Amino acid sequence: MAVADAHNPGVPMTTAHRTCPICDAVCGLRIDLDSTGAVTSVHGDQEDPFSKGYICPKGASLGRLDEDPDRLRTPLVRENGELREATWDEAFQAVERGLTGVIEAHGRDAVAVFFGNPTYHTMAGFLYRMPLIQSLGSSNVYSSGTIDHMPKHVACGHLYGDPFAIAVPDVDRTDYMLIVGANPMESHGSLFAAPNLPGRLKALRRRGGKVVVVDPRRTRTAAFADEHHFVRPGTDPFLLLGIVHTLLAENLATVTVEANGLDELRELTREFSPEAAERVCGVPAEAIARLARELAEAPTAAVYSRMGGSVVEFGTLTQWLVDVINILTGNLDRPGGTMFTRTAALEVFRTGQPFEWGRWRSRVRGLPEILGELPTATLAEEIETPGEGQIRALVNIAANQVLAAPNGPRLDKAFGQLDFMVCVDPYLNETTRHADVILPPPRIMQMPHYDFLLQIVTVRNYTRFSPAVLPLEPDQRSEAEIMARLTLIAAGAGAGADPSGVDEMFIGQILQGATQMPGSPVEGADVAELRATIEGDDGPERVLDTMLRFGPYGLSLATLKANPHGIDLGPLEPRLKELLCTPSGRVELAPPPIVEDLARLRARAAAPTPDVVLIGRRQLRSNNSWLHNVPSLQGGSNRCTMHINPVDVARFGLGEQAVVRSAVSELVVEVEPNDAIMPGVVSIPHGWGHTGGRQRVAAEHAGVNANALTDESVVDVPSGNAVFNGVPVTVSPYQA
Ligand SMILES: Nc1nc2c(c(=O)[nH]1)N[C@H]1C(S)=C(S)[C@@H](COP(=O)(O)OP(=O)(O)OC[C@H]3O[C@@H](n4cnc5c(=O)[nH]c(N)nc54)[C@H](O)[C@@H]3O)O[C@H]1N2
Ligand SMILES: Nc1nc2c(c(=O)[nH]1)N[C@H]1C(S)=C(S)[C@@H](COP(=O)(O)OP(=O)(O)OC[C@H]3O[C@@H](n4cnc5c(=O)[nH]c(N)nc54)[C@H](O)[C@@H]3O)O[C@H]1N2
Ligand code: SF4
Ligand SMILES: [Mo]
Repeated sequence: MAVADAHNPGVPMTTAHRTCPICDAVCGLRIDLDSTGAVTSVHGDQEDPFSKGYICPKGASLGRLDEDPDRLRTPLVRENGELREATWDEAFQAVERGLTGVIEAHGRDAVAVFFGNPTYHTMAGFLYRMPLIQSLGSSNVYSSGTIDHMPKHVACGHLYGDPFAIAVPDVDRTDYMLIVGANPMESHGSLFAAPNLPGRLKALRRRGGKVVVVDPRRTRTAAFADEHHFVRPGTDPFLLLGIVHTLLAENLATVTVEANGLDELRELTREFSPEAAERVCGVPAEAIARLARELAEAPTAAVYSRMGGSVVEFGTLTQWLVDVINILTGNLDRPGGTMFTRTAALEVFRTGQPFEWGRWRSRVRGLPEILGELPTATLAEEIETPGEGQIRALVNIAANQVLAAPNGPRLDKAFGQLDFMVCVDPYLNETTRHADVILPPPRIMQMPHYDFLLQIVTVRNYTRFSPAVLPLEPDQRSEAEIMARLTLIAAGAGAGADPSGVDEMFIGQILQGATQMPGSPVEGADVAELRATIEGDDGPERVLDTMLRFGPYGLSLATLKANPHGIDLGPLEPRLKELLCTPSGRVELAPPPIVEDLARLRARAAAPTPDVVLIGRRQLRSNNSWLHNVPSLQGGSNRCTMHINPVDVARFGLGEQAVVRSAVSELVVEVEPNDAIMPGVVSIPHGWGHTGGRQRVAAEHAGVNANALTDESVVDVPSGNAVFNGVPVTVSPYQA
């Protein structure tokens, strides 16, 4: 976009179209900018074939987020204990000194790398993840995956062989949706990418379909649904086993995919009747049995679960059972059930090889690697515990673990002990304040956008590329260049090496693979000749062009640029056969690593139920920890309070504030009596507790850190995932 010379602040001069980068809903936006490059208004893009003009308050505030005066403009480097502004050359040289110093003295495992949630939304986060991991050569790789969705990968890895074979509810065609522990009316969906999920769910009901929600809170989604059941946090596997039990005991199952393990499943679930489930989870047995019958009888149905069934003690069991029910009711891989998206870009993340895990283990607790990562719940102990392989340096990309990880305050202290920490982050916050170097990416309007990862889970096949709206200033660096330079420094090539080499290597690998793949349209072709046909203004564009050309639709960057509102590639189509890569070549309904975990579940059923448990709460005007500095997103219901049932307020004699204690720590939090939450459960949203850093608006509405209460010693065993929902706590009145 060319910005006119005349300065007319506030007067719209140009319009840009781009995908909102904030949440998983991938809404298309129409953005007006004035001659200074400031955003004057943001609307939903009516011409986007997928989002059709939908926008939420966060998208509408994108301009304010983009121009937040607290965003870092220049790199910061620590000198004499203080962070000071520095040039890019100084900053990269400091990174080179810091990383090579640690590697030379302690080896490569002494440097850990962490990829936070926004790396799933940025191009650079996807494109440079593998190159950076490979060039670091450390076994200490972490991401927000293990404080979020790792149980889904593990369940799908064991069921289908492909941990990325994540089926999404075919919401636009289904007749019945059972939502277990997700709140798409406020979160807008997750591992389920669809703009305007509120509208899509309403349409489902309008066409005569049914929505059932299982949640310890009567959320907006629950209130809208046909039916809502309160469930004791962490006990969903009992409910889901009760459904499987009924389907099998009443011969309601119709398995339409080739699968092993049905008899074993029947045997295993015999003891988990709806009556047994009711005692643990609190949902009436007859409702559980009825849900099973309704799921079996509905013309099409989809069971879906997210955070309420993922960041829990039995996340993998829950996610496995969700897919098992979809399979038993004949709904996996058929229209109206749950289906696999076909992305426009080449699916470089799929190996086609059976799921592997446990190739190495965390040093202190011995938890297995999964997808090349170790659990975030082990990070603090790996930094604190001396010995061979101790983590002494951290490359932290887009993550705020002090607020987002279990027992954040322990990480806060651990980060302070590191010999070296470099952060790629636009903010000086609770986590990045520990950095020796902060490398800020440019403004949102200066970043190109392509959803490499979210396009794996869209409810229609769809693609859209958004070039940067505004050019970089001479004193800025693209996030791609920052990541490429980190990759080169980690590889030992130095702070001054040419960053384009990293992209060329990536392109070369894709072309090499395509020319060597039997049956590929370019089998046997000359790589250099193919390379000459690749187009794009910079490295990331050229990589995207390569991935589109060799993707299943044979698109190109030029086609995407010519269609700035996005391209609809049609409804989802069955594709399980092509993804399935278990050693048997069949779906494994009862995979041993998951079935083993039923013993832990049985023990849980026998253990005493905690009097009160803590769960989280996502808020419409928030997104994890990093939108609290935008004034237009503050206020309203977006407040860091504890929701607690009035019955419990009376039982504990609470006033305006309460003390909440867990095995880890305690917090004083504002009490908000709310009858939408079941007795015995309290909810505190995460991402608050803004006490460090330089975010002036957030600091005025600091709130408290819910993850001061969550316990890093407890994980979902098969996945190593953290547990944020169902944390045992006690609640008592606060006396000042
Ligand atoms: N507005 C907004 N949108 C967001 C985000 C945000 O912070 N704000 N974050 C984004 C991210 S990173 C993600 S991963 C997604 C998450 O998307 P969702 O999973 O849809 O969001 P949550 O609000 O965490 O929903 C989890 C639901 O599970 C319930 N729950 C808690 N414990 C249990 C349990 O044991 N069993 C059952 N059945 N239910 C339980 C909670 O009450 C809550 O309603 O949202 C994304 N979108
Ligand atoms: N108690 C509790 N804890 C939770 C959850 C819960 O439900 N309950 N949810 C969990 C979930 S689902 C998730 S995904 C995690 C999130 O965990 P994190 O990813 O660690 O947390 P975020 O708050 O998303 O932090 C994102 C960081 O990226 C920075 N950032 C923003 N945009 C960009 C960008 O374009 N580039 C770069 N380089 N950086 C950027 C922000 O400034 C911020 O520092 O939190 C988890 N923590
Ligand atoms: S729903 Fe998500 S993607 Fe859509 S405008 Fe809101 S924040 Fe952006
Ligand atoms: Mo997440």
